[in-house]
Amino acid sequence: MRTDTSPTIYRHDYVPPAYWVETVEMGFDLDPALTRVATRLTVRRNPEGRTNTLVLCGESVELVQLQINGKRLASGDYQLGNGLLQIPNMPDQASVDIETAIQPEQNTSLMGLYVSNGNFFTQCEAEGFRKITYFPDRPDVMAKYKVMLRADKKKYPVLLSNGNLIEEGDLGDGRHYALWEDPFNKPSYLFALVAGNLVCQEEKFRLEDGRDALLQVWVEEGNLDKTQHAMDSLKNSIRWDEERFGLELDLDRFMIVAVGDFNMGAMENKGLNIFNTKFVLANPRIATDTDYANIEAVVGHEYFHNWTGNRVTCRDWFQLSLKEGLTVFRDQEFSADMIGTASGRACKRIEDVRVLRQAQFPEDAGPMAHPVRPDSYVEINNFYTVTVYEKGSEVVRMYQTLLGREGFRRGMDLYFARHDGQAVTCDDFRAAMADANDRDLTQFERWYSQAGTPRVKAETRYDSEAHTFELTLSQSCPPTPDQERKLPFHIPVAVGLVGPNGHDIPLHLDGAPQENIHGQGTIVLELTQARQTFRFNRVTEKPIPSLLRDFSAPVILEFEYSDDELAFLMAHDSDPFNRWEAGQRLASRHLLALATSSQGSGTSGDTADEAGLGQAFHKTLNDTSLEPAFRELALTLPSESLLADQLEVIDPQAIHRARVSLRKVLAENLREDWLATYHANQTPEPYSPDARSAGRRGLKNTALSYLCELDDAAAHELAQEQYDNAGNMTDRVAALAALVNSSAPGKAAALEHFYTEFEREALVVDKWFMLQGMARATDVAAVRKLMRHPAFTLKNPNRARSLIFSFCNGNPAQFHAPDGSGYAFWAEQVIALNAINPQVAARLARSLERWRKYTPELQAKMRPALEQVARTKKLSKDVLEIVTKALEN
Ligand code: B3K
Ligand code: ZN
Repeated sequence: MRTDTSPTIYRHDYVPPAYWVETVEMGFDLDPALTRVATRLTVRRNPEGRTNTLVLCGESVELVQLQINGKRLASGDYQLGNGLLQIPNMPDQASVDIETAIQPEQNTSLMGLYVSNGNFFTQCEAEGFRKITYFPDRPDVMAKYKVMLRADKKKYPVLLSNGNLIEEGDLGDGRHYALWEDPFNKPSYLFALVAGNLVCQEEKFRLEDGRDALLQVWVEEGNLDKTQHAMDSLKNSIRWDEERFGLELDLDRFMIVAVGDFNMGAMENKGLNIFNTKFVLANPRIATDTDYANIEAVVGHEYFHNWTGNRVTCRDWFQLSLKEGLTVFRDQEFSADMIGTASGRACKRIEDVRVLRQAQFPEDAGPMAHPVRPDSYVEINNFYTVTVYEKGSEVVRMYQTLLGREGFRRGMDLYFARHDGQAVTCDDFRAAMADANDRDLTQFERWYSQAGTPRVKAETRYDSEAHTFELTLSQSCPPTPDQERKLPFHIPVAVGLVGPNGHDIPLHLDGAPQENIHGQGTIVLELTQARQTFRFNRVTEKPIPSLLRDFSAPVILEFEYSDDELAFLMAHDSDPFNRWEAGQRLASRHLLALATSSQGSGTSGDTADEAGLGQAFHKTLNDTSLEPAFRELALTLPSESLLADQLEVIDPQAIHRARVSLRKVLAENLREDWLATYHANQTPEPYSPDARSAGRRGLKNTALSYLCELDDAAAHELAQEQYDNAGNMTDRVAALAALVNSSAPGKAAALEHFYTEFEREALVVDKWFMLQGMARATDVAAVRKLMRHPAFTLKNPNRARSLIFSFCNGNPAQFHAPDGSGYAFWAEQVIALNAINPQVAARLARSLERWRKYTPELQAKMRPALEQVARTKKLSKDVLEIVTKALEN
């Protein structure tokens, strides 16, 4: 182990900085080959600090010069090494001048200052600022920044940084400058600059307090026809935060910039959000309904960070969920409110829970399991996880479930009243929620400190004479790395009791204060012990319990429903989430039985039990009182990865066969219904991404994909016709996917047509690769062949993800080929990416982390692949942390 170069960082080792930084003035002479950065810091000793040594971080930067209070330091006056510049014997106050030289063009990590398609961009979160200059690069050091950018005027006509533009002008010599000042204190991770040949769509927007803000969306030339949706999403976000949380935009100018080379989705730099093009550019020709929805969500997310993250930031990176969990919660609520209808909100909730279960539950059960507030890390970039983000959001949602919307708002108000301008902890947030509502949330802390997905087991007892219904809930949580035993969580469990007529029974909880909940159809029980019994009175008929309504807590609920009860809930539950859930449980039950009975046999197992499921599906499919979007979700079978997570031992082939065979049965038995649904949900009017139209398209395309399971001429024709006549990308790509996964004669021609039609649209070429990476017939050899396509490159993260990640994560039956060829391929790509971009490599490395869950035969082929990666020379700490943990746990 290379513990010398990659030490583990522990939360408990936090010490306040010895020096605060009050102001930062920076001058950039931008040049792709060699950029010079002059930085002047004014620093002041922290009375709570423990030393008089100023500690600055630096990585891949050349130190050209260093001065304290105008006096140049000799090399003996400071220590340089291990990524740190340490200056001992500092005065209490000083001005520190640092000159560094960096090579943006050589920077393929896409952290710090880098070049993408000839333009300059930065990414500083979490620890990228240290790749620009030496600095106390930690989020609790907040300062005011003034930034001077100088560059060639022709090549880089646009020069942007955080805050307000103070001055701009010519420098003679073909160069020009721009001076920016950010009026707010901020941590270094929120620093940003952009320089290049860009154009913008801009609008003035009236804020609630009467001020006008200038909103801009910056893109490369030729993309101005794709910015309107991002602009609309930004305006909607600003309005929503004013209305829902009373939070206003605090700047006169707010900029979004799109860049094609980006490690993640987007970044909330103060006043200058930088986005992956994927989450900005859209028009009906190139973007799907899902793209539109994602753009709205990500624009919202980054905008909401302006308060939850920027105005109040994190004391240290262990508190990451303080901003991320909260901001994901806010963007989820924003998207739900934008849809507006109850059914639409439920669909959004279902989609969010699906992500949680598909990605976070497995993380919580694997070697990388960590609490929402982790206790240690080797590389912080590895902890931008679904646990910190999505489970973090569920934790925030539980406050709202426990305190009510108004109580939650009171907590938010107190949080900002107390902490505006500060760098704080998850405990501070919890304290604000508790204090504003006079509630004891001590036990709730365990959601932050304990990893693992809790299991809640429910048992019921109905007394038909006493008319009582008892619900006993018990909780447990499996061990996770470094956490053998867990203490009980504080779990809000929303329940209803559904009577034989399908209606909710008015609830009379024994011992509950009557005025609170008397007669309601749903109440929130608080499970705080390992085991607790709740009794309902005046229950005159035996009900079916509807538990964990709206998914009130991120837990796995165990209750022995019969197939009939599930079908009943699927048809009647007043809680749309649980209606969907009942159908998913029913389908999972069948699929898991199929998968285990066929394991290893190569056949698709017994399908005798499918009648009940078929009937339930038939009913949902034809129930036009349900929104199309809801029907689509209800008719989509649990994914292969979701099913895998429910099995003791994963056999990806068996799961794949089971799911495909059930889809074929449902396609066959409901053929006429699918066809009718297909025709009934056309959207001939001009394209609009609104939730209703998107729902219709979604349902129609689901029908098409079922019909294509039949793989007959009629289905091929239908898909081909849709492909040929599609008026938008949603319909086009859905038809192409249906063709590619069939044996339609026209599929090769359609693939080629699609490429030729869209080869100049990088985001659409990504779709082309992705669709093939996930296609049933795509094996390792086919992926290798696609990698030789001239449009493929590992250097662009979107492109790498579109093919490699979609194959390794989205095509389990082929990736887990019994001969292990998928694993050898995976190792090769992780190693290749490691040399280019450690963050992207580490993400890919995670595809094999749960190797111990697979059949012994597959494990025997996975281990050597993991070991091969672990042995690689010059392995980044990003990848090293992942493979080490995978091999150890
Ligand atoms: N805060 C950034 C994520 C930065 C990731 C650094 N590896 C985006 C977001 O969550 O909004
Ligand atoms: Zn975020």
